[in-house]
Amino acid sequence: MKRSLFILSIYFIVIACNNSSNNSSNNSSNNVPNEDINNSNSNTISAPEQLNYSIVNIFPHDTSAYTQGLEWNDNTLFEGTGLKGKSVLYKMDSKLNQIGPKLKLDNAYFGEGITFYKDKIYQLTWEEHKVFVYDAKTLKKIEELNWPYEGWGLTHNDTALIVSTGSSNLYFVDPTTFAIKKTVGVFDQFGYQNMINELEYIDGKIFANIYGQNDIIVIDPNSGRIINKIDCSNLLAQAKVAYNPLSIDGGYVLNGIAYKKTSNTLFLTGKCWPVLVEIKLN
Ligand SMILES: [Ca+2]
Repeated sequence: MKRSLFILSIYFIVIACNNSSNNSSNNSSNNVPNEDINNSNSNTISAPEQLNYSIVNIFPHDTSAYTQGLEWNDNTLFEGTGLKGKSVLYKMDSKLNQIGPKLKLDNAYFGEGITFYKDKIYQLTWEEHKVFVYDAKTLKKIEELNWPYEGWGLTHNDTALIVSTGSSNLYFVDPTTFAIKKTVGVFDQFGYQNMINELEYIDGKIFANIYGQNDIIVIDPNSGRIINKIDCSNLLAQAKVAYNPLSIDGGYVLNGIAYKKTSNTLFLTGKCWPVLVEIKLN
């Protein structure tokens, strides 16, 4: 009993510290309270289970692509990239050959996460508080929406778009207005998980990159609990890449998850990585 109380106390202290550091960050636009950890009335939040994978294919990836968003729709892969003056949006076919020209964003915008929803592509911007909506076939801009926080990752379920902002929150928003319908705080046994980045909704779960980390996390979208982790720290070596992109630029981190339904495989890459790796979860 005493041991249980001790573990419970440590757990809430960790949560408190994590919240405190979230709210004291310089990123004032993200200073919104996290939701309470749901169903946390026990001390038995289990550690995420590790998932293993096998590499299915290795494709070349444009090393000028500072990948921020990656998503398949049928046999078309959409990629959105970042950096001011270099942000683009483009399509690839099933063999990952580019289709059509790249759409370049105005130099004032830093492109972020993208998602395909009802024949439209939505693209976040990092600090510009704008969301661009394009016709998915032509990549012609249809409209611009407003978003109050930073924009990092984007995905969707059947009824909502799901946004990450570099905090531990996932925002479920109305696709037509970007009004927030629900906020879920993401956590594991140690507390809230900050720096959630690129997202991918797969069969009722949300896969996510964590900025600067080599683990991909799998989130239960109802509770926010991290239920699985995929250790990708050996991905580049397994893909026979001779160098570590991080040795060129500290920002060249793992970022980019796209699920291809027809093959039940995940396509992973990083910012300016030379490869896009197709994996199958074991
Ligand atoms: Ca994605």
